[in-house]
Amino acid sequence: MLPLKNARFLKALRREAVDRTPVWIMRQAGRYLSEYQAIRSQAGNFLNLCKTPELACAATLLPIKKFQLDAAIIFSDILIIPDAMGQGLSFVADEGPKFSKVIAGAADVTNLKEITPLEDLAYLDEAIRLVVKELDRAVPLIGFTGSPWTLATYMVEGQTSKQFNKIRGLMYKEPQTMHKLLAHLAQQITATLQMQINAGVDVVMLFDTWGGILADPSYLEFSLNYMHTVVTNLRKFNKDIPIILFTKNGGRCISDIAATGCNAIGLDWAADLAAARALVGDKVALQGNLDPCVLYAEPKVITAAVRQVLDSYGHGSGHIFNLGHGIPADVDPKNLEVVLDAVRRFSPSYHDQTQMVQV
Ligand code: 1CP
Repeated sequence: MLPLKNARFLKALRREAVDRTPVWIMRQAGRYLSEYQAIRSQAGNFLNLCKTPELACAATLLPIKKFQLDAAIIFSDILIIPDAMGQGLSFVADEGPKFSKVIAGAADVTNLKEITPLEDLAYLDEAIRLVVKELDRAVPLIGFTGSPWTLATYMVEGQTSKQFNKIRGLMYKEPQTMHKLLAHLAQQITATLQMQINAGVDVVMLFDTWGGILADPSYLEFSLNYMHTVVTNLRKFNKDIPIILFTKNGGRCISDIAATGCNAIGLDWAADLAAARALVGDKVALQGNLDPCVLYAEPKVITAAVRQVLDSYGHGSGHIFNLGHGIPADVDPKNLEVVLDAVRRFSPSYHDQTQMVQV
C-alpha cells in the first residue's frame, strides 16, 4: 500500500516522533453539521445512510474536507452488527435505536445468527473501498465496531438505557448466558473488523460506551475480557494494525486495558491524562480527552481548555487529541474550528522539532 501523505495519527499511535499532536473528533460527521443533515435527508433516514455506500462515503469525507482532520472514520454505526444478526433495528426519531427482538435468556442466545460480513454487511465493505479510493492516502481511515459488552446492552435492553437493569440482572441471574452471548459477539466483531481491514482501513477502534457502568471486577470479566479476545484474534492475522480501545468511564482500569495488547486507549473527559500516561508508560498511546461540552463556551475558554489537555499529556509523542466522547449535535461547528486551531497552534511546542524528518 502507498505511504500516507499525512501519517501523524499512525505515528502517534506507534509513539513515534511527530511535528504536532494529531487530532480527529468522535462523531466528526454527525448532526452538528448542516451538510450532514442534507446527506441524511437524501438517504431518507439514518440506517439507509449507513447502508448506501456512496452517501456513507460522502458523510465520511465531509469533515475531512471541511476541517482537514488527521484521520477519517468510516461513517457507520455500532448497531449494524446486531441489525445484521436479525435483531430488527430501527431508529425512532428523538428516541434513538430500538430492537424488535431482545435477548431475555439462554434460548435467545442459542438462536442467534452468525453473520457473514461480506454478505450481510456488503454495504460497509463497499463504503470503505469507496472512501479508500477517494482519500487516495491523504489521511488514515479508522474502521470500528462496538465492544461485545456495549452491543449486548442494546440487544438485552432493546434500546438505549439509563439504568441497564435488564442486562445487569441477566449478568447476575444467568452469567453463563451472558458469557455465551459475549463470546458470540466477540466472534462477529472480529469477523467484521477483519472485513474492514481487508477493505483497507488503517486503524481499528472498539467503542465500549457502556463498559463503565460496571463495577471493576464485572468490567474485567464481562467487558474487557471480550475486547481482549477481539484484540488477540485480530493480532493473529494482522500483526501491525493499530487497535484503539475506548471505554467511557474506564479510567479506573487503564493498566488492565493497556495489558490487552491494544496500541492506544481512548479516554473520556473524567480521566486524568497525566496520571494515565504515568500508569501506561511507553506501553500504549493515549487518545482524548477534552470535555465535549467545552464546545458550548467562548473561544478563549475553549482555547484554554485545549491547552490544558495538551499540557496534561505533556511533552513527547503518543498523544492523539480528541474529545472525551462524541461532539454534541447542537454545538456550533465554528467552535470546533477553535479547538482544531488551538491544537495546531500550541501542540508543536510539545514535540521535539529537531527529531522530525518529515510527516
Ligand atoms: O442522524 C442521526 O440522527 C443519527 C445520529 C447518529 C450518527 C451520526 C447515530 C445514531 N450514529 C451515528 C454515527 C456513528 N455512530 C459513528 C460515525 C462515525 C463518526 O463520525 O464518528 C460512530 C463511530 C458511531 C458509534 C456509536 N453508535 C456508538 C459508540 C460511540 C458513542 O458515541 O458512544 C454508540 C453507542 C452508537 C449507538 C447509537 N447510534 C445512534 C444513536 C442515537 C445511538 C444511541 C446512543 C445512546 O444509546 O445514547
